[in-house]
Amino acid sequence: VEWRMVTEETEGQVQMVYAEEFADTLYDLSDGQIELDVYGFGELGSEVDQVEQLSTNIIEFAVISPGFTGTLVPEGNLFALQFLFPDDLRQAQDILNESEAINTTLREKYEEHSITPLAFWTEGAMQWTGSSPLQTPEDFDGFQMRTQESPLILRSYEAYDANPTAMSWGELYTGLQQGQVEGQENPLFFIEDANFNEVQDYLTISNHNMYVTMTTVNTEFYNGLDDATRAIVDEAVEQMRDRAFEIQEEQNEGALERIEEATDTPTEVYELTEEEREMFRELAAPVRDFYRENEGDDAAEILDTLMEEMDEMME
Ligand code: 6CS
Repeated sequence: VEWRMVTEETEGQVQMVYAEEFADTLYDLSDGQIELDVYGFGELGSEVDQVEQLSTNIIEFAVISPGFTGTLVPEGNLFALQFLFPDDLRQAQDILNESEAINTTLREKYEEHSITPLAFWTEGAMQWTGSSPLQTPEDFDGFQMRTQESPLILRSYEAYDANPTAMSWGELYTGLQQGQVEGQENPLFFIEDANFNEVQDYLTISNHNMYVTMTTVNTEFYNGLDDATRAIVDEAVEQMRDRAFEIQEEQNEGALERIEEATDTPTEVYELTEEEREMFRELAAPVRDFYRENEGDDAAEILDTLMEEMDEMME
């Protein structure tokens, strides 16, 4: 059989490396019976178009970031909450792997829209870039921040009095260059690979959130597979869990140095102190209540259960 998978990134970036290895794993596990063709970002439309294609089974598999399903599955806005997960990425990934709130309750919310998330995984800690320094909440006052589509990501920046705008990343380089937006958030590998540092003078190591994405499959397609084939898909997802973490580690590792070495387009790097992070953390905390109250019937249960699970896992 021949199936298709689309990602939100381009050749060589984390999601593409993941998807290509996932395709190889499926091929090997099925003794060559399953061929998965991988499509990169831009080949089939915008990130939001891809969500639509997956949920209508135009395409069988996709890497989808919850930042693009904010209006479709409001509970998925969970991952917009800053300073929620532990700073230690390995610990945070273990929570993504094991949490029932995420892998059962939240998964079911996605399945109502024919999207089955088989794995939730991080692409690294997110950092801020700006055309002006971003060190204190005051620096965000009126700041034109680019975010993904999720209303709660926008709201999280409004909590700092910023003026956020949602935009596809396909338009972001030009948007930053022309001053349509002044800053953005992403993991270091992506900032470097998409060359955002060329058009941004300041980079803040903020670690305010981790980037979360999902390996997804169309629900009806997945449920319609025979047991043996579905078991192969599940096994490939399991085998890729640790690889996903390694791929992001490899790519994020050297990125800061490469940004600092690009002296023809200098970017000043500043690392927030714990005290500075605390000021942001305090302003971000009330957004959790907004999530509980406004992001769907099961939002409160998902967040409360997740917080209990995190407490237990970190004991
Ligand atoms: O900022 C974005 O929208 C993009 N960032 C990453 C790390 N992957 C794809 C996504 O669309």
